[in-house]
Amino acid sequence: MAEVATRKIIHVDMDAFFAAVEQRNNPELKGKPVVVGGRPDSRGVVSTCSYEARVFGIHSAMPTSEAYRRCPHAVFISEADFGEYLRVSEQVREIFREVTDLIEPLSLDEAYLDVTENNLYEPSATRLAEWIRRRIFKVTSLTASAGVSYNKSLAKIASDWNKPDGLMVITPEMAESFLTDLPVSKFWGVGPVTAARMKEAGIQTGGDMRSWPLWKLTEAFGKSGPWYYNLCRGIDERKVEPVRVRKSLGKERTFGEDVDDLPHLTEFLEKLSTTVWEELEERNLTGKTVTVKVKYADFQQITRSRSFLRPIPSHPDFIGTALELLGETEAGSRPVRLVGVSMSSFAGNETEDETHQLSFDFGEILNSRTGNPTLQAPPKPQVMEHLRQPFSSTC
Ligand code: TTP
Ligand code: MG
Repeated sequence: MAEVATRKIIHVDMDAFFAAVEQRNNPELKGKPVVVGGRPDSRGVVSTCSYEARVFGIHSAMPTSEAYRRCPHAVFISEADFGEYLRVSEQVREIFREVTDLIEPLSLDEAYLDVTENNLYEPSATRLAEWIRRRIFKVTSLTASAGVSYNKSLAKIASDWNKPDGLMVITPEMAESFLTDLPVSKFWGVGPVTAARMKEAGIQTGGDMRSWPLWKLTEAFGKSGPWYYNLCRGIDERKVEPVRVRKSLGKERTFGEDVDDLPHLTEFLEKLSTTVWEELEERNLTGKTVTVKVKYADFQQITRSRSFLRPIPSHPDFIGTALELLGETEAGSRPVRLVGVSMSSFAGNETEDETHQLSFDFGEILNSRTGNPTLQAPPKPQVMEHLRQPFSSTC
């Protein structure tokens, strides 16, 4: 409890990361709308874009053709320079390591830092966040935004608040009123579908959510109910986890033209599965769950999964399972825009109980279907009775 109450967390997120690196490396792009990812004449999507491009309503995951429609004079970069992004990411991590070892990277350009105790013996997380932002700029000539608070959820919301090149601090004293007016879509674990369901139920803000008792939230939102109950009270006990274990490995591809020819899709999925299998072998990973993802031409996306008690032993087993799962979709009768395949539940990541199950046969244990992958399961929440007064710690 004491540990939770006194945590000091910083969430750092680089601004328009890929686009900013491109602008830095090509000074003639500075101040211009820059769109990274896809080609205007193809069906790819935008990875990210500079803030100058955002003025035109362009954003990540938008079809690049749409971005072109909105801003034809933007500079479109279809050959992303991942090697360069990785190098910058490593420089930024090095700066984080000067401050603390408790770093949890979420992607190339963002990370949580637990600075409760830190290498600089600086008691103020706010001063540390400013120090980090200045240092990042000095070393990389790029700007980062930071959020400071006493837990991960609030720090992440905060880093987004004053973007770009911004800092936001949410102290324990501020949290309650801050959360009262916050739209629920800003809460970690509330995707667009859940936000729409909540709106229907009359929950639009953290304040609305707080007026619901735990039983009612649980009745309406199942296992996520206690998570929401805590979150709108500023409670999030997740620790900064320095090592993130890879949870899945997969590949997906958007077709140049929608495909409704099943043999073609089958052949394509076989090839994709082979690529994934080779990468799994390279990384020495074995897994127990195969998932196939299909996005239809109308953008409806579904997944089909199958899990086994033991790691899938061979390449043909992996492909065979993937193809069976494809057979459980409407591929062939409905045009398909994207197909993907992944492996998860890696051996070595099991709990002890699961490890015992490995001595059983390679038997199927579970089929799972989702029609809406935006409904991500939040971490297992517990309502902590002793933490119902969350607004009393220091930042
Ligand atoms: P973000 O931090 O989400 O975006 P950003 O850094 O470009 O912009 P912001 O200032 O809002 O933080 O993602 C970091 C990088 O990850 C981004 O530069 C490109 C890549 N990315 C994708 O490739 N696809 C995506 O859908 C998203 C969201 C990001
Ligand atoms: Mg970013």
